Amino acid sequence: MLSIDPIVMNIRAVSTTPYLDQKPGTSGLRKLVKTFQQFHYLENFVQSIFDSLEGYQGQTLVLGGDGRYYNREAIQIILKMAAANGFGRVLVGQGGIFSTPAVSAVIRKNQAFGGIILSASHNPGGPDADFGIKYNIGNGGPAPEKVTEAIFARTKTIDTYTVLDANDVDLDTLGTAQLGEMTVEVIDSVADYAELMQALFDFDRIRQLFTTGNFRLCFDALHAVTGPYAHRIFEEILGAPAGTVQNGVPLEDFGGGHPDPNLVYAHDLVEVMYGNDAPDFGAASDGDGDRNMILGRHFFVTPSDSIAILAANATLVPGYKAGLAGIARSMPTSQASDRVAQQLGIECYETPTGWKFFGNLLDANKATLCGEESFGTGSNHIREKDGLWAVLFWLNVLAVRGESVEQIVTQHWQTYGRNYYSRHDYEEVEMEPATQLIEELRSNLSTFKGKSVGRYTIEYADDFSYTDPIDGSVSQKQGVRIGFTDGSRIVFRLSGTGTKGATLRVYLESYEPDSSKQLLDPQEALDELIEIADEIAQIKILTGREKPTVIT
Ligand code: G16
Repeated sequence: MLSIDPIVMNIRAVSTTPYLDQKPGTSGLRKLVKTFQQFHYLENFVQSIFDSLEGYQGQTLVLGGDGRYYNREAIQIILKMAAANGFGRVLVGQGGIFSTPAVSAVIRKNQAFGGIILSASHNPGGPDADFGIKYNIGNGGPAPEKVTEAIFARTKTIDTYTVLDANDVDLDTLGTAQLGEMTVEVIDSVADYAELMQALFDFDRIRQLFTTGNFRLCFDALHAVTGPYAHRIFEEILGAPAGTVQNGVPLEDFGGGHPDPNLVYAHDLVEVMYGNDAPDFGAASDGDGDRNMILGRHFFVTPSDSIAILAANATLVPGYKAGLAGIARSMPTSQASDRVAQQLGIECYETPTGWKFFGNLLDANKATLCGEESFGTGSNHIREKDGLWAVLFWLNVLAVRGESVEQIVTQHWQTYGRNYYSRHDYEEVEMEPATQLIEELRSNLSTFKGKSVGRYTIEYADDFSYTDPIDGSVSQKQGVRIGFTDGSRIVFRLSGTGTKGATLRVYLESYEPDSSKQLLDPQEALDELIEIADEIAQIKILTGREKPTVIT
């Protein structure tokens, strides 16, 4: 499959100069494609990753991406650099395609040294849109801060990278080839992942749901990486009818859309699920397959509720029937899971935003399920959040309980109370006023405590700081929290994943124990907190925006 002219198998050291903007964000380095296409930009970052690692000589690297524009070119560059730097073997997904959770699974299964994932996740793709690169460590999870900081430090001083002069590898044909001393294996990136899912969930029961019940699923892959995974798992293995998966062919520009599974960007799915004769269950995943959105018929499940409900029902699912060691959620995620954890007598950990903060808790078996408000849910089966896993978990619960999504959620609220929740995003705001907004909140924190605003009284105000319970590392300035005496909260933070200007995220939460008051629209239930958020942070004045870009 690979024709290499031995004469050109030559390792070259190439002089380069640093770029000073290669600081990884919440999840790797995300920039415009055009930024990545600058002279040596990708090479500098990849060499900085390798220079920050120790002991990878002869080891295995897993490599792939979400299929967005520039994926294939980047893979060819990285393969040749991995060969020049001494990796022994690279497992690359066929066609260069690999979902983030599948990379995590394959790293773990093969005891690989680590993995490189090419994705800007839910950000749009195409020549004028975004690209990204992230490094995952040997446990299959995102590189922790000490690694990303070392990579960033290296990018600022790098002066040379090494690359093997060789022909491109054929990424489309399964099989093994040699690239210098290094073996390249082009593998079926769906197979290992599907096998892992079958070990966790009751596939026979889910198959019955599709084949003998009248149950219908609509899964929207948003023209991103989960298309091939969803076709294989839902339609081929579980027997759901053809057409269950929509927008299932990965495209370099995701068909011009945002591969972001929320009510705004997954509009095709929303139309189906809120239309006449809607299916029983709807779901979508994002660019790289780690996010999920869950819908019932005419019913949206907030991600914070989803993790709480999965935790409450975990023992119905084979892979979790022994119960949970603990739950972990990111700080801005609603406290619905805390209530389930309390009932189960287990710990609920609160971490900063970013899946990387769950890794230590999972490795130490302190937490079994993890969740984030940003449409991320996962477990100790891998070290990334996992979109299709969440869909299968829901399907398993639905198959066992025989109730609708809406019934399961409303019953959950009756048992635990409802945490009304919403996130308001102000996207592509100018960086300066956005930073000013957060800085002003920070400098006023000490004046907030005890203040009355409308019917609320502020109980605490702080800038979230996290001390990792396993390795003691401290992460500061992780979001401004304003907590009220009735348990309601407003959180302000700037996104670490955008590529243009700043994205201000405002997270709003209140708690309603009374089941007769649990069926309001969250925007209505949270209306006073929404006004308070604006008053406290001067959002309209500083951003010049009358309303958020996206409300979830
Ligand atoms: C990434 C991280 C998540 C995080 C999300 C939003 O998700 O992996 O942990 O919650 O970004 O982060 P921010 O609020 O900083 O934009 P993904 O799916 O984009 O990789």
